[in-house]
Amino acid sequence: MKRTHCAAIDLGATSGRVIVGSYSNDGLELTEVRRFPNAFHRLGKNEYWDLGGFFSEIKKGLIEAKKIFPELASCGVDTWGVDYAMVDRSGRLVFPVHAYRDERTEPLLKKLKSSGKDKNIYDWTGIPGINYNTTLQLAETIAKYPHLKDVVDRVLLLADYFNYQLCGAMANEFSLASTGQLLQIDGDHFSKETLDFFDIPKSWFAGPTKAGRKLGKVSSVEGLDDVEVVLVPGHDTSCAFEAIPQIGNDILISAGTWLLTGGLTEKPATGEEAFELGVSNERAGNGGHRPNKILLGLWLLEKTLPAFETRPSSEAEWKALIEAAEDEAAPGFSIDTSDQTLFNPTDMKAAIDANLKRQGVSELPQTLPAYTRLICDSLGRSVAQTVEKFSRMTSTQFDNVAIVGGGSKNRLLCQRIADFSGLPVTSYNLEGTAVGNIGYQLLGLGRIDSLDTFRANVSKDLTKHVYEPKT
Ligand code: LFR
Repeated sequence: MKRTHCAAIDLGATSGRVIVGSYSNDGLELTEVRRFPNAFHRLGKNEYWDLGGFFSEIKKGLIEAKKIFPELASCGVDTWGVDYAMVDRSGRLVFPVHAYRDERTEPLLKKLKSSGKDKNIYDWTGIPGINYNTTLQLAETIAKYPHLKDVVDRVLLLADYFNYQLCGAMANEFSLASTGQLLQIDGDHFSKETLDFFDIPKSWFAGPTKAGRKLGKVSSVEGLDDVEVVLVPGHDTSCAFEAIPQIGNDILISAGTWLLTGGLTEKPATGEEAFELGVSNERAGNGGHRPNKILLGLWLLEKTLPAFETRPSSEAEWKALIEAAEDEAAPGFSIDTSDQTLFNPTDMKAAIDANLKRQGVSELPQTLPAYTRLICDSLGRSVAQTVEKFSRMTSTQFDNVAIVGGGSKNRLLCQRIADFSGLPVTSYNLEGTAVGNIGYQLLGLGRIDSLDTFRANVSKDLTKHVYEPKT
């Protein structure tokens, strides 16, 4: 059976990977050809990404992929959402690229919330006021450096920017544009009201373009000029959600640095309840609706590790930490995971301690397993509350929680979501983000006729683990 080889370039906030998917009617086989660590860096008072560093890793990964799979047909890029590159007419970067945990937008967000204007913007875009929104980041930058309007020609979110670097074509992909609070809640347009409100020139964007089409051949990496660059959902979470098999009335979770809980639906979630819950009405790569609630995820644990001067370096070491946490007693208290001070603290353990003290907790955890237990329990409880509110809001009786992403391998987290929600949690051994990315490449290449066929073909080989609620 002839196989089609597609390279998924998947950039996350803490690591990046190039994974080749080899697809035939028999199913999909994945080969990770390169993995590299990622981090943003502080310069002065701000946080920045190193774009040159990323691109050099992407190139190395593609060269490796081509070496192993000489018939490599295509590649596609997905990244975290909201961050962007500002380029001039010649495509040159004209402003350093901030990382979304930068705090420079906070005064503007406070102003928006106290004026009540965030509700208007929610009505237009379906996206709540979060300090990392592309809109807020751009508004802060334009207000500070108005001359940028004279030099910036286009704004490309990061996956869009790397597509441009790879093949020379500029497109603003749908899922990424929506995540940044740039699109109308419904329909296929940028939100004129929102861009006007933030004084962002409309000419900085084009489209939005739906995923699943060829952009051009790779022109910037020697020896790869026969490889197509396909526009996939540029937003990693969209790739992940779109790869998840559904068995019934499932609510979907992509668990990693963030915990994203929601679904793929026909309509956005609107109204007072959606606004109160802070549902982010993001869009899928094909323009469909993907309402979800964004919660701080395993970032809490990642950033607590340095306080214990340790870092699990293999799956076995992570497993040992989770087992030690399972042996800890369930704490009778929880971190308030919506606390803004946990967004990017210099010392996460101290920020968690302060969060607990503010709630009147006097006996703080002492060991890393105890913090791990506290974090998994707190996340489990927050997800369960979200599931309940989603259920009420959409009048849907969910019967299963389907979870993918790095966090789906965390037994304790899955079990606590099941315990607090009272629903079974099904975790799949599915590299959701890479698989969604590859599915859209196959669509763009004309190799499959629908994502449904692809999902069905892929899911027959998946193994799953079901966590039944215990308490
Ligand atoms: C996950 C993610 C989330 C988004 C956050 C910031 O990688 O893309 O969906 O809320 O990062 O963009």
